[in-house]
Amino acid sequence: MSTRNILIHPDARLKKVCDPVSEVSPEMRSLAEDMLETMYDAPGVGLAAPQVGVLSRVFVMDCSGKDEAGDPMVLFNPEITWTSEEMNTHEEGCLSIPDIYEDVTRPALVRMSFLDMDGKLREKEFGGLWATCAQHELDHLDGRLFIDYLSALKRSMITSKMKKLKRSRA
Ligand code: K1U
Ligand code: ZN
Repeated sequence: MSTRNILIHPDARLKKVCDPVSEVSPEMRSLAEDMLETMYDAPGVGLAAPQVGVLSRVFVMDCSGKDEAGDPMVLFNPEITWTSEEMNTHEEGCLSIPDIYEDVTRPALVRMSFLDMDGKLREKEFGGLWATCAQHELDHLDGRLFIDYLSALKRSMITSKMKKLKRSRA
């Protein structure tokens, strides 16, 4: 297992629609393990493959609380099968947009189908931070960032900040 470099917005790879995973192969499992290590190291509660430059439909997350046992999840080819009518507003962050946190409103509960690490088809319902994070990560696989839900003015101010950050890191 190793950590991978996290891309910072703006980057063309973060705007692409990712390709379905044709098989949960050893290479795909190794990618998922690296993504979990990268997420815990950052630290964050989620990470999608395009954030490490891989344009495949897989994300990882672990939204377990500080006092709970870890609960790492890997979702290949995730799809939303149901969303609640009830909405929830949660402050979101993104490892590709460091140190920026903004409120985003999304369905409070979601059900997703996905392939697990054994390539087995599963369906699971998420609520609370898990639901927010799962939708945020699925957006990454469709080339959408949480700042796309903000006003054009806010988005452009954040993008300018990120360009400056990237110049200072180069
Ligand atoms: O996709 C990402 O960039 C990861 C992102 C996930 C996320 C967080 C909050 C709401 C929606 C989606 C993050 O993990 S940002 C960092 C973060 O939330 C965090 C950092 C340290 C401890 C706990 C959380
Ligand atoms: Zn993100």
